Amino acid sequence: MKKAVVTGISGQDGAYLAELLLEKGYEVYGTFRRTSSVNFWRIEELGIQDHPNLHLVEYDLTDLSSSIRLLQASGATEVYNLAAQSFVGVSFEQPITTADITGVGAVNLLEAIRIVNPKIRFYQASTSEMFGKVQAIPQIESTPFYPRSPYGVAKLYAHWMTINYRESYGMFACSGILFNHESPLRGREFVTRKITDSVAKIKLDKLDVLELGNMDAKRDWGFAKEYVEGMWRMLQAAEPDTFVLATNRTETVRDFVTMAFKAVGIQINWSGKDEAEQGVCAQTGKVLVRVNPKFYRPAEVELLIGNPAKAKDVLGWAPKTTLEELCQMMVDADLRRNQAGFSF
Ligand code: NDP
Ligand code: GDR
Repeated sequence: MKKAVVTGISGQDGAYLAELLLEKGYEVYGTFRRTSSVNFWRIEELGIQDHPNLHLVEYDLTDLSSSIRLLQASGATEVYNLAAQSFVGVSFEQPITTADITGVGAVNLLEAIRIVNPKIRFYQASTSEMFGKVQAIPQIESTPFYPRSPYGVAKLYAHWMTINYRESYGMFACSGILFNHESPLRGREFVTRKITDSVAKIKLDKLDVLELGNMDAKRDWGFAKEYVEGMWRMLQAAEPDTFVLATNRTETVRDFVTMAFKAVGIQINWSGKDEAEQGVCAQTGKVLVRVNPKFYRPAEVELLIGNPAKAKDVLGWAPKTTLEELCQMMVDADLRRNQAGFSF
């Protein structure tokens, strides 16, 4: 039986990847942090929390000895490093913690692999945030990087260290440059899920107004469940490499808001500019969306769009779910949760 470590199983991608690997017959060692209230709602929603081949392991990415013990105890031959301080907004408030976890943390795992078993295959969760102030459209593997946040800079360090371990020690170390990917399991601090959860609450009269920051930002949004399949394919490839996973379509945050309201039968008309911009319900004339500058970031990534042609050629990977389908899926899940009286 193949054994894999998934760091960050309590997160969106960790939950979907664990589900995929269990379906493929793997024994999965999923790591979580010892915090005051550990929350496994995602693996519970997927119904895998009691799977006999799933082992939940306490672990902190910032601790080298913890990484060494994890690899020794599991005997894993594949390691997927999904753990990170992954919220861009918070990285401006906590740049050093973000560097420790999101940057140096990845090197703890790479070092642990070098010490315990250099044949272990390693996946690093790199990000389109590394392109930041974009130098080419669309972005591909060879597009120059220009990160615009402490998170992006930390991820860029981990990305280059992954390549460095590949080239220096011949390790099978892959870097997946993934563009934004969303799902009903997305954290509510991220914009798509904040929008779909708020739209569900507004539809159910549990919220008056949705407040957002920069609605001009454009993102390439795909479906997370499909992206974890791409991670797995990278570690099954003949050679370790770097791959972009994306949809090659970009939309503004505002477009996503319009789409989410449409999914519950509400048409939004936009008026005003910048901080005075408002989204108004065409049916009732009520203001349902407004700008709150507290959600602005000190520096913004304005436009992301990725071309996943290399992943298609080498891995046979391509996105399938459209943004409209993804948005509907997320809104439906949030309507269900809010009707049932809970929402994570
Ligand atoms: P989440 O924020 O949902 O999950 C992050 C996970 O990392 C959580 O399980 C969290 O645990 C864990 N974690 C945080 N700090 C530590 C630590 N010090 N030690 C161990 N575990 C820790 O992220 P996603 O699932 O969305 O993303 C997965 C990875 O992919 C991340 O590295 C992210 O940066 C990257 N990425 C994500 C993209 C996306 O669009 N989703 C796009 C590109 C890259 P806890 O629950 O305890 O906080
Ligand atoms: P991002 O995702 O920063 O791209 O990072 P997020 O959903 O947080 O922001 C996307 C864009 O929306 C704008 N925005 C808001 N964002 C949030 N969170 N809340 C708001 O109220 C709001 N209003 C406008 C943001 O300014 C931004 O432009 C995600 C994370 O998953 C990273 O870990 C990952 O690496 C990248 O995607 C790819």
